[in-house]
Amino acid sequence: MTEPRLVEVRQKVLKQNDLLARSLRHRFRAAGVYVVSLVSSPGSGKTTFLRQTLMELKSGRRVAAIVGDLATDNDAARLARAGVPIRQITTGTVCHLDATMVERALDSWALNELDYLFIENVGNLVCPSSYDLGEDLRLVLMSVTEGEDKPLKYPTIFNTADVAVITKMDLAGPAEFDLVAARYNIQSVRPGMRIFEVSAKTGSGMSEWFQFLQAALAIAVSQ
Ligand SMILES: Nc1nc2c(ncn2[C@@H]2O[C@H](COP(=O)(O)OP(=O)(O)OP(=O)(O)O)[C@@H](O)[C@H]2O)c(=O)[nH]1
Ligand SMILES: [Mg+2]
Repeated sequence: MTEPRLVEVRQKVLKQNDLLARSLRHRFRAAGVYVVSLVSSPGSGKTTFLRQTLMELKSGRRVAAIVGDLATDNDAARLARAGVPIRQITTGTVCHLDATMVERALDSWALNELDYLFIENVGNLVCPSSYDLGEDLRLVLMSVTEGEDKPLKYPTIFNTADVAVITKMDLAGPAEFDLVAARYNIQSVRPGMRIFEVSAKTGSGMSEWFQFLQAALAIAVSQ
């Protein structure tokens, strides 16, 4: 008897989140800021990838980031070394960010003074998939050490993302990573999905990603 009730409560929470995410999306659009979120399992390389992205963009663009974790502000401290505004959300026991947390983190931030805002989600391949954050672009990262089958095992997160990033390509050889199989698995879950293959350590593949970001902003502001 309790199961239908649980489902009902969950649907209500998700509906409320969707409504707030929609209003955040309007707010971001009105401010002219392009918002990118990053999801992946723990340790896939979100913070490292994001730090390199912030370092690249900061000379010509106004950038900032929000980073979510269950505990610690380690990632915020790492990202702050890029010399751009960073805010940490500590979720406690919650395994994802939601639109309310993002709205709270935006408090008193002048969004119209930003070109890009990045949101690093809590490391988890399941929970974040149900929660729209009002972002323009959602990246799902998977590293070469996790195995090529992750898109098949966690299809929902790949389905709710716009772009896939295969990270730690410098380790592809030692990890015996099968890139063809990984691409095939991503495409079988999400046909046509754009895939970047990068190493934030060596910088390989990063310039394609930076070009994509610049083009995405240009398209967004022209609409
Ligand atoms: N070799 C190699 N290591 C990397 C690369 N990117 C990240 N790492 C390493 O992978 C580990 C995890 O990277 P993070 O950037 O902290 O990963 P994360 O996804 O932000 O982790 P959580 O926030 O805890 O989920 C660190 O030891 C990084 O130095 C890469 O391109 N190549
Ligand atoms: Mg991180």
